Amino acid sequence: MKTIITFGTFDVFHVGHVNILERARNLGNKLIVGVSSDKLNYSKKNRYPIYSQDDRIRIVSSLRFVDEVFLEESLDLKDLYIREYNADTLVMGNDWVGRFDWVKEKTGCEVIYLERTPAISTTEVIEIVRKI
Ligand code: C2G
Repeated sequence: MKTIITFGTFDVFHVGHVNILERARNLGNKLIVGVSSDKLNYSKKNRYPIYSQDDRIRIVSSLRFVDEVFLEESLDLKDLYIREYNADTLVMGNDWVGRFDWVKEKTGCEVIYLERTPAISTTEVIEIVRKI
């Protein structure tokens, strides 16, 4: 049994999100997803997400390749979440390369950065809609 864990805001859910979650799930037998809280997103980006954390959790939970979802309240509690869920591998998109290497040293959990899907992002979608 191999448990994979990943994290994200998953605001204005798009195909890049589907791709990384599906690929993460294919690396093991179980996928746990930490969905960033509204507050955490505000502290990172200085704005609240378009969709509330409850709705984002509901969307991510509905995917067939996601087994369990919880609320991520801090970027730096990854070691705690990993221990809580007994995760073997942490998957993040390659926009985070290097940022969570400390997790491997602290918990022994493998850390893998997967390539992002090109040409789509929440910021871009918001910009396009804003111009319509
Ligand atoms: N992603 C991707 N391809 C895209 C857009 C996003 O593979 N075109 C990936 C990101 O790399 C990330 C995941 O989808 O691994 C979620 O992306 P975001 O919702 O933008 O998450 P982020 O704000 O990076 O939050 O603890 C870390 C944070 O919770 C990550």
